[in-house]
Order: sequence, then structure tokens, then C-alpha cells
Amino acid sequence: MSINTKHAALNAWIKEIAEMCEPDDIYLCDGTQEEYQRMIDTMVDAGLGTKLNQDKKPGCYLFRSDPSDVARVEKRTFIACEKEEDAGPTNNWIAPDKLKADMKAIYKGCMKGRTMYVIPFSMGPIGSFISKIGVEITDSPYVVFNMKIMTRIGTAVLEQLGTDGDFVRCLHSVGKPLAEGEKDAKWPCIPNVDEKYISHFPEERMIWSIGSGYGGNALLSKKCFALRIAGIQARDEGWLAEHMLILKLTNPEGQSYYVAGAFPSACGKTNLAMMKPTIPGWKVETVGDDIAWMRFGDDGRLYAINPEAGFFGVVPGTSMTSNPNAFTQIQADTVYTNVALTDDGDVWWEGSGIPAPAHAIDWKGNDWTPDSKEPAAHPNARFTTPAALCPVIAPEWEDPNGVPISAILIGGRRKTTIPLVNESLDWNHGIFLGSIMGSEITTADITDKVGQVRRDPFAMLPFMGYHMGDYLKHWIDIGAKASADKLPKIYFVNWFRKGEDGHFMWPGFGDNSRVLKWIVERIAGTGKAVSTPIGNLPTPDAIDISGISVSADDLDHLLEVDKEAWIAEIASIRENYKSYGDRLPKELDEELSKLEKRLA
Ligand code: O2Y
Ligand code: MN
Repeated sequence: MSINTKHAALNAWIKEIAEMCEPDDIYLCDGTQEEYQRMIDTMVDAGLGTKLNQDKKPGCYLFRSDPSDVARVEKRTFIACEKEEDAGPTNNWIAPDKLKADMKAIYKGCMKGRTMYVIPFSMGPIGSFISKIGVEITDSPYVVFNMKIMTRIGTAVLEQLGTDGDFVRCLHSVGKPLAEGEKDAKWPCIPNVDEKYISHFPEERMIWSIGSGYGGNALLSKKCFALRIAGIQARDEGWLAEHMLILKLTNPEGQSYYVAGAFPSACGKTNLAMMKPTIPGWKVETVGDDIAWMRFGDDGRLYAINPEAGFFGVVPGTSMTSNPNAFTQIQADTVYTNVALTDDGDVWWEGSGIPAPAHAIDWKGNDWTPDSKEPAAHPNARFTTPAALCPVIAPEWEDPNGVPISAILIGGRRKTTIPLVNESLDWNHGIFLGSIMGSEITTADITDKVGQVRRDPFAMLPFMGYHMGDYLKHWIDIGAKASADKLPKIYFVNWFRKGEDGHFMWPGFGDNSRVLKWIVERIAGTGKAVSTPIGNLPTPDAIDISGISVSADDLDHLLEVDKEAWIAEIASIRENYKSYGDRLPKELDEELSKLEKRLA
């Protein structure tokens, strides 16, 4: 049992993994549509997935995960760099030799009774100067067809790899070997969360995952490669691998701008990336909804690609109101995971805007009625759907040269303090704002820190592959290399301000286009702003609120500088900065002092 590609190092790695994991068979993925369909059909025929009613949802399938395997597992995510101090205060570190020894013991024979799939994949258009190649070895056919949607896979990637190209080694197993004649589980995995591992070996550009078949734990291209490992490659090679959407905004005069945006998980990145603007004549098109890789072009501007080829979005809450484009897109050619199955072979989820069915099968496979206490769909239920099928995909979304970025948005979920939009004063001030962004901790976080802010610099907290302080310094160095007028402007936005009675002050969704409008007006030099101690804020008349009902009082609050709250914020930022020790870039310490002085 061996695989013979033209790439000797790849062949050797496949052989080494096969000897350790002992699969019954090895299969090299070619990336064809026929292969994709075969993988799905094999699972459906074995009762491990459901073909939906093809009249209602053509090309759509439903899979149900094990109840223990429904999300990323941060506490089992490890950065195994040689020196503990290089992982920094935000990561779980284990010495690489120890972690490898522990994991090898679990990997030994873990693929018995299964096929080992080898998936060559490209992050970014094959051959682009920004793209990178990985190879994922997995024993999960679910991973194979999801990787086909989420990346470019197969023979064309191997061709690009040639005989000696670099690739990131990604090893994944569900961790459930099958004995002779044993019937497979519906969703094989290691149910005990504390026995799962999502491990990164930065110096070797290598990822080892075992025990989970779900999302970012198993589709190793996504958070593991495109953010954690690529983040290290980016640091070493002078570019940026970021947790950012990329959108194209076109004004009524036909001028287009590309905007990247970093928002923590569950802040509506996919909705923003596919937004339907409510201001007449403005258009948003999607380049990416989750990850941006950015490099300087020959003209000195930052160019971004979406390294992915699909969207892995949260289904509950997706409706014709929240995200009409995604809702339309997922009516066909979509893999659903953990939503409810209706009696007529369709799917349903909470927040779909569609009345609940009288009866359904919930995400756990149990009977469900509207009287049931549990939700029909898991709150983290997902769609996997090809980017190319997005109704508003930008024609240039696969341009190998990327798109030039004019503005970077950063933002979290903050009830207070942070205005609707704040333009940074310069690059380092923008990095400072990126370093302090975050969301208020809610009761859903199950901690005693409710109400405090969890700082999530550039929305990278769960996705950092190295020391957060070094990461922020890397952003500063990137700016120092460029000419200031070529760099994108950085804008701190907050769609989630609440009044004292708890109402949202800003309508959000398609109305966020009104903030985008001001931003591009600023870039064009026409947007009006006032200079404040925290940055440049729109004048009260600068945000176009025609046709929407935002009260004058709410708008005042949305655009105010709450001095007292900012002074309290400074103390909390200082506390957070302490955790970076001597790796806190001095430029950020200076920005904090400057802010303090401006507020005094
Ligand atoms: O729950 C998961 O496994 C995936 S989390 C995720 C998926 C797609 C895009 N973003 C995220 C995220 O947590 O930021
Ligand atoms: Mn994300």
C-alpha cells in the first residue's frame, strides 16, 4: 500500500503516516466533482448522512455530528513551539517532543478498518504569488467533501507542488479505529473532549489533529493552517494572515473600494461580507467571509486574497432578513451539519424566518416539536457552500493578484464606550485600536467575568500561532515598511451599542452600509469628521441616516466620546497589556500614554 506522486518528500510522509495509523487502504484525492459526489453517496448509502428532498434543496445533504463534537475546542488547541515563551500568554503550550510522543501513541493504529485519504489542497488560487499548498491526510470522507468545497483540492494542486514544492503537513483522524466487522458510528470521534487534540508544530509547519470530525478541528485548512500556521509564515515572510472578511463596495458613481474587516467569531462577519446595502445605488460584493491573506504589491499597496473557496457559516439566525444572499445561496449545493430535518425532507433552523414545522427530527436525531425544550438545530449548526455560488460573489474573488485594500475595519460586540465608527489617526494608532478590540463577556461564556471585556486583538485570540505581543509588533513592522499614504486606513466600528434600557441603538445588517459609505467618503477626502481624543469621529450629519429611524439621542450616543468610560477602559487595557510582559511593543505602550494624555 503506497502512493507514488512525483514528490518524493510527500511520498515519504504518506508512507510514514500510513505505517503509524495502519489504514486498510490509501486513496489520493483527485478533486473531481465525481469524487465529491461519490464520497457523499457512500456516506448517505451507509446511513451516515441524509440526501435532502432534491425538489426543495437540490444538491443538498444533511449530516449530524456526535453531540460531543459540535465546535472548536480551544482548551484542546495546542501550539507546540520549541520555546514556551514563544507561544505567549494566550496559547496552550506543550513541548513538541512530549506532544508528539503522546499523540503518536493515540495515532498508532487509529485508522484500522478505514481508508486514509490524502488531500492535496491550495489555499488561494492555484499558482497565485500569495497562495500556499497543504496536504491533509484524514480518515474522514466528510472531511474530504467539505475540503473540496472549502479549498481547491486534487490533481491540479499536485501539479503545482511539482517534485519538491513546500507544503504544510496536516494530519487528521477521527480517532476511532474499526475492529474486523465492527459497524461504524454515525459520527465517529473521541467523545471525551479532554482526549481530543488540535496541535500545531510551528517550526515544522505541521498540524496534528485527532478525536474530532467537526469544523475547524478537522478541516485543517481553515483556522489551523490559514491562520495559526500561515500567521507564522506571514511573520517570517513579511505579510499578513488575518481573520478578516473582504468585501467590495461600489458607490452610485461606479467607484469601487475593497475593505477587509476583523471581527470576533459570532459578530456577523458573513452577514457583513454579503450585505445588501439599504442606501440606494450602493452595492456590496463578496470576496471572502472569514480569512484574508495580504501582501504588498509592486505599487506598495496591500493586496488581499481569500485563501478559501467556500463558506463554513453558522446556520441558525440565517434568514432573508439577516443575510438574504447567504439564505438564497444555501437553497442548493450545500452541505448542512446539525440542523433539523423536516418531515418532507427539507431542513429547518431557529431564526430562519420560516415558521417552525409541527414536527421535525432535531440535530441529535430525536423527534422534535415546537413544544420541545431543546432547539431543533444546534446553535453552531453549519452550512458548507461554494463561494462561487454566492449570489453577490465579486467577479475578481479569484484574482491571483488579489484586490487592493483601501480600509481595514476592526470591531467587537460592545454595549458601551466604543462609538459606531472611529477613524484611527495613523497606522500605529490603528494597531493600538486593533490590540484593544474585544467583546463584553456574557452569561453564555459560563464564567464569573460577565461584563468584563475579553480583549481579542484583531479577532485573532483563538487563532494565534505565536506570541500575541510579537504578532502586534509584526503589524507595526508591516506599517513601517510601507509608505503611509499607500496603507489602508483603519476604522474601529461597533454595531452593538445598547441604550440603558437594553435596546440596540444602531439597526445593523444592511444599514451598516451607511457606515461603509462614510468610510469611503473619508478615503475620497469628502467625509466630514471631528478630531477627538480617541480618533476621528463622523460629524452628526456625516452618517447618511435618510430613510431609517435612528433617534437623534441614539445618534448622539453612537458618536460620542464617553470620557469616563474611556478612562476606565485605559486601566483595563493596561492590565491586559501587562500579560504581554516585555513582548508588548513599545509603540503600543506609547499609544496608550498618548491616549491618556489626550483624554486628560
Ligand atoms: O465551530 C467551528 O468549528 C468553526 S468556528 C468558525 C467557522 C467558520 C468561520 N469562523 C469561525 C470562527 O470561530 O471564527
Ligand atoms: Mn471565523
